Amino acid sequence: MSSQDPTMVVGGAVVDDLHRPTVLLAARRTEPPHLAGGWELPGGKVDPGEEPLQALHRELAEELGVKVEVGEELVAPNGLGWDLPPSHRMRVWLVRVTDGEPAPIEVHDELRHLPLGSWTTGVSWLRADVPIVRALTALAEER
Ligand code: 9L3
Ligand code: MG
Repeated sequence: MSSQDPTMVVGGAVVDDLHRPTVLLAARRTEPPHLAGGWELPGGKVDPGEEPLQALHRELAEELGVKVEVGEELVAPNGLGWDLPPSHRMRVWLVRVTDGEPAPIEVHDELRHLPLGSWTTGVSWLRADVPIVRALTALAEER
């Protein structure tokens, strides 16, 4: 799938430390109605002609008002991206805030900083984000 594909989504696992993460940011969506109230890793669609990492920086600036440093990608088991049914796919990177304090500026109404140990259970994640947060937890726990 190329970066031009309109169904590519990028997400940020905003953590306190890229190498030994102990805190994860969760964001509660306000839209669309069927996803409102669900918690997610912030991010969004890659624009036509945009590189995935450009999109990641743009989305996190728009949604949270922060600049970030990007760490490793949390690669999906299929090597392509995490499934977002029915037709989207999401690539996820560990990121750390370098400028600003995350705020629910645009499409979220609440943010939570979850300590390791409550990443999977601390909020009601969107269905699509559940396996991603599980994989993040496994990664953090082996560090
Ligand atoms: N989505 C799911 N989990 C996420 C993100 C960032 C996005 N962590 C889904 C919700 C939408 C689609 O991907 O159906 C596009 O996301 P957005 O552009 O509405 O944020
Ligand atoms: Mg979004």
